[in-house]
Amino acid sequence: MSNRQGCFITLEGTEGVGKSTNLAYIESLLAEAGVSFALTREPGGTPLAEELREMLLAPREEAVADDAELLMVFAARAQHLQKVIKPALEAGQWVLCDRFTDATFAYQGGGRGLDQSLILDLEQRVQKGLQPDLTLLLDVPVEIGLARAAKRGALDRFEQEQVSFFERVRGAYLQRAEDHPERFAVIDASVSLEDVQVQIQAVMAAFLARQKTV
Ligand code: Z5A
Repeated sequence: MSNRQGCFITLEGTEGVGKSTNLAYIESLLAEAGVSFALTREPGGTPLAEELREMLLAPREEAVADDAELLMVFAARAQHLQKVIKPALEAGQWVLCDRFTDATFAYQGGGRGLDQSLILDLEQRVQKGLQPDLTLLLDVPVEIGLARAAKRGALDRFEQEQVSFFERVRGAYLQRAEDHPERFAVIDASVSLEDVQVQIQAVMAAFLARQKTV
């Protein structure tokens, strides 16, 4: 377990939920509150982990074995944790991370159908008990998300998956939220951006208020 002082916030969701758009909004809320934070993402966040991200996302002829995908995700995460996340938290900085291990439970567990116990083992090995303090899950029905994402152009290796894959990913995310209510906030991201941000603002305000009383 790391000796941390900062808070760890993660943002999750399936395709087209508006993660990038709302990440910028969360950044602005943290800045307004005077919080010093590091913004980062997974897979990625360090030069090596960003290389692994490129390898993971690039469409390729060779089918990627599910276990290889899982191990690459955790290889990137191990590097990211050691070089960026843990040092920042231990220095008292907050960390705002675009996706983290809930994405592995959703994409590799739900989407690919990998055994949860394998993911749990790797999580324990790599994170040693470290978990986000707050996870905002942006949730939209898959067809709405895919329609939004389709406007973005070239599709990466994950975005080329079938609708049924994303249904499983969404189901796994919602299950994670149900299993970990102490840190998850599920945001209805199917409504207008303005209404999504009203929900995010309420969650962040309550979280920031809680930190002041701890
Ligand atoms: N992955 C994995 O498999 N296992 C893991 O452990 C991890 C990751 C950590 C890369 O992630 C891939 O890595 C990911 C899973 C896998 N799969 N894919 N692809 P990523 O986070 O980099 O990729 P992404 O999902 O494409 O994220 P994104 O770029 O943040 O996309 P987004 O959520 O779709 O956000 P957006 O670009 O802000 O929004 C999409 C469009 O919708 C855009 O035109 C917005 O203007 C519009 N939008 C946003 N909100 C609204 C509302 N409320 N109404 C209408 N339109 C809206």
